[in-house]
Amino acid sequence: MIFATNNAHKLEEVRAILGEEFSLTTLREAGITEDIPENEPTIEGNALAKARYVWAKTGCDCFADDTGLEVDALGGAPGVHSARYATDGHDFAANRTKLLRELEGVRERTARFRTVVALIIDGKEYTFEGTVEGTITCEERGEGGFGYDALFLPDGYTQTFAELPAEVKNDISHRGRAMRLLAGWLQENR
Ligand code: ITT
Repeated sequence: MIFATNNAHKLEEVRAILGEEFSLTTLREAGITEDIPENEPTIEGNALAKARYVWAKTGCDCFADDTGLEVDALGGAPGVHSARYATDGHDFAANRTKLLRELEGVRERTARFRTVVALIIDGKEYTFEGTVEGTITCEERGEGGFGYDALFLPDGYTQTFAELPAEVKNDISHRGRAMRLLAGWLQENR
């Protein structure tokens, strides 16, 4: 199956989560080198848009992941705009700096990561969702992970996603949960 992502960190995580039983084809291997438009107003809409784009171009079974960080004190922002929060591009460091600035002096720092995985198989569409609750730290902590990981402290842990080993992140994360639902569905239905 084609995994419709241009994010190498996601690809690495998803390969580790799904294991060797699943063989994933990348967008590049499928001959898709352009950026896939992500202009929908919801995470689910963008996940479906990415999968539909690949399905329309290749006719191959595929899935896509769209993820957002929802911060309660910011009314759910950056949410669906998580990739382009600070700039037009995917500048992870600038996004983290902007988030810390927006939360300066804010005590209520609860947040969650939300992932929706959209699967298109034999032309039929399915979605799977995973979330993880936590809080936003007051400074960056840790070198691992990517994106907002250095600012996200999952509930029940004293280390951020960037400090925790990758296996622990994958075990409890938004993406881990959504991908295991996808894997379970495939095991039952294929
Ligand atoms: P694709 O659309 O090509 O899959 P993307 O980086 O644009 O890659 P998303 O739109 O789903 O992916 O993700 C939005 C942003 O949210 C992403 O650029 C990261 O900054 C952040 N993000 C996603 N998953 C994350 C994770 O597990 N940990 C930390 N930040 C994450």
